[in-house]
Amino acid sequence: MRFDILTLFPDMFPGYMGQSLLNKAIENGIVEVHVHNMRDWSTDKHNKIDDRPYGGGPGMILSVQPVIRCVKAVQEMADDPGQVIVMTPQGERLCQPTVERLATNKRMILLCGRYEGFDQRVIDILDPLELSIGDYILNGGEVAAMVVVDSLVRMVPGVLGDQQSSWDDSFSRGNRMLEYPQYTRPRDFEGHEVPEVLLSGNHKQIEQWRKAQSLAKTKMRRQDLLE
Ligand code: 6GU
Repeated sequence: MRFDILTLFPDMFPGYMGQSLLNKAIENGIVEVHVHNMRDWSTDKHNKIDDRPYGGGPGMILSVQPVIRCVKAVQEMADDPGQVIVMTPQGERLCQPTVERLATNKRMILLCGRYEGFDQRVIDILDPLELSIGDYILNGGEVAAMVVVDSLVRMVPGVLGDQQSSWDDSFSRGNRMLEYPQYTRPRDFEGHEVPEVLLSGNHKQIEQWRKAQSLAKTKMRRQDLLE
């Protein structure tokens, strides 16, 4: 799986990419992440990539010309032009079924907006998938793009130690329940004890207890998942 991330803040990514699971997947050649600075594709002598909105209003708009130039150049860097994704709070909200659908792509090109967003013609020309990660406003699409990469790489075979676990998680197709509480040693921490049933060795009882805990937590916190 290959990601190309188009941003005005490329330095936000190496820290995240250098850690744990993703770092290992990159080192093993299972995942590739290439970060590109859209400013490098400006034809303006001051490397300008934004301008004031027609019709007035606050903020600056990312210009169509450098953004399209950048996307076309990046698409040329591999055979598969890839699924183009624009990160925007106006997009479809990311959920686990969408993660699982996107995980079938071999290549994705993620555009991160800043300022007041992209010139509408960027969207009209590229016909991208527009994605949001939730109903709140971030300062830009960079953190949201990391969320997309993070959720997708877990679906790539060989990235997780135990492949099964990515599909067993809450919100996967087969599971619309929150997870039950887990414990490890010690049995007693300053009077806070591990539930007796988990120490019983009775696997049937443990399974029943876990199911009941999942259901109770889901009912209390996320009734919407049960409907
Ligand atoms: Cl993708 N971008 C921004 N700027 N804010 C967001 C978002 C994206 N998703 C949720 N909030």
